[in-house]
Amino acid sequence: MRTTVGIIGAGPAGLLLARLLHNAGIDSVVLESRDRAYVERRQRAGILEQGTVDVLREAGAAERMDHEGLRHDGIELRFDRRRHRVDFPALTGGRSVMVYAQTEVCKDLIALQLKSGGPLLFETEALAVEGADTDRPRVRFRQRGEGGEGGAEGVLECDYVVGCDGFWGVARSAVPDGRTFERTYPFSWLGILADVAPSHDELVYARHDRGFALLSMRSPSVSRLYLQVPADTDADSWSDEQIWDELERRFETDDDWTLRRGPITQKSVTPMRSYVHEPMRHGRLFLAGDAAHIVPPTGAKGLNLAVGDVVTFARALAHRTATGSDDLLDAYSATCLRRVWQAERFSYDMTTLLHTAPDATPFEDRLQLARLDRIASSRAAETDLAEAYTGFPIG
Ligand code: FAS
Ligand code: PHB
Repeated sequence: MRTTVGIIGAGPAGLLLARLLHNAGIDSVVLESRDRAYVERRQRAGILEQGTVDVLREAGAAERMDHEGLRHDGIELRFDRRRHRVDFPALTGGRSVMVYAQTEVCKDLIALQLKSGGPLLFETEALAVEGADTDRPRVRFRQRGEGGEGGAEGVLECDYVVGCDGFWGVARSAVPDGRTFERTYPFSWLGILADVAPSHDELVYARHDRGFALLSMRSPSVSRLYLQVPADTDADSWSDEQIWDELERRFETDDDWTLRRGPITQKSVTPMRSYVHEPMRHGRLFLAGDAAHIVPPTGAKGLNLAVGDVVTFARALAHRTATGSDDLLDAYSATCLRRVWQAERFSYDMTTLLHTAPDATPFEDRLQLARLDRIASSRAAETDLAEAYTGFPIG
């Protein structure tokens, strides 16, 4: 096969890139190793920054988001039984966020791609990227045959390859002499989906001596909640009742706020990691999204960073197509990494602010509470959080 841009991975990065290139009149082919059902039900992010919302609208992929998404103008920080609301529009000159799950963003982009975009090949695994340092890079792939056994192998010849294949993909290994920066955390998140109306109309981030807790949502009738648990936790080792009891303790306040309980429909444990691979480009191979960087989800940045990367690439290639200049393509890695490191910083700060490390000393506990008290009493500190949470400018 032959195309202009070979895209590996149909997560939010790969799917949005295919859409942006289609709108710019640039051909692409998307290779995805899993089947459509798996990609559309894989529970991940839930928060879209203002910038991501704007990009989806411009790309013509926002119809259902604008109907079903929940616009949120703030979050609540909870600590020491205190409650503090952070008012995004008041602190950022009008910006807010949208609660619209990654599963829904992927469903919308897949439907658009299959209706009017280029080829989107599911159950097609990229095996290797070759010739990235030539002007004819290739992706060697294998299509899953009947019954899931090894199928036909093939080669996709391209002008450019974009690795949107996530942290466990193959693209990053085709970037020689990369530098990696990593931090792992001695805790994970136990995440649940529950068929009960959210107990609050905005997200609640709770710091508690027993550990972090997050109240989020997927719709007016489906709640999404997270608990900080030890890193090696098995999700099934927690009974539903234990989960609700622990959530109730960690969200405790001095007023009569109550947590609604309901049937838990899904449980999973997500490890926490900060990771950056530099550079994000090697010749005609570009890395985007989780293929190049991972943030702990405390700052709700993962999906939004992936969007920033592919917008930067699409703009750079459109610029090259229009002017013949490689300037923006040559600046791709530096442009993305500047934004990536700001998101890494914010996600690290939110994680160390709100989680209780197993070896934390009473002194460190007090420091956390002092940092939270500072945010609750200083407009400058609050504004810094609101600006970061609603999103860093793209490109
Ligand atoms: P993705 O990982 O989403 O997509 C990569 C795609 O490439 C996948 O579909 C994969 O099947 C495919 N692929 C991999 N190897 C391939 C190969 N060799 N050939 C073909 N295809 C291949 N962020 C938040 O903000 N909030 C959250 O709560 C949150 N929860 C998360 C939970 C988990 C378990 C994980 C892993 C991430 C979570 N994130 C969360 C971050 C998440 O949203 C990611 O940042 C986002 O999925 C990144 O999108 P992509 O870069 O497109 O990568
Ligand atoms: C989610 O809704 O899944 C979610 C929201 C905010 C976060 C992380 C996850 O910081």
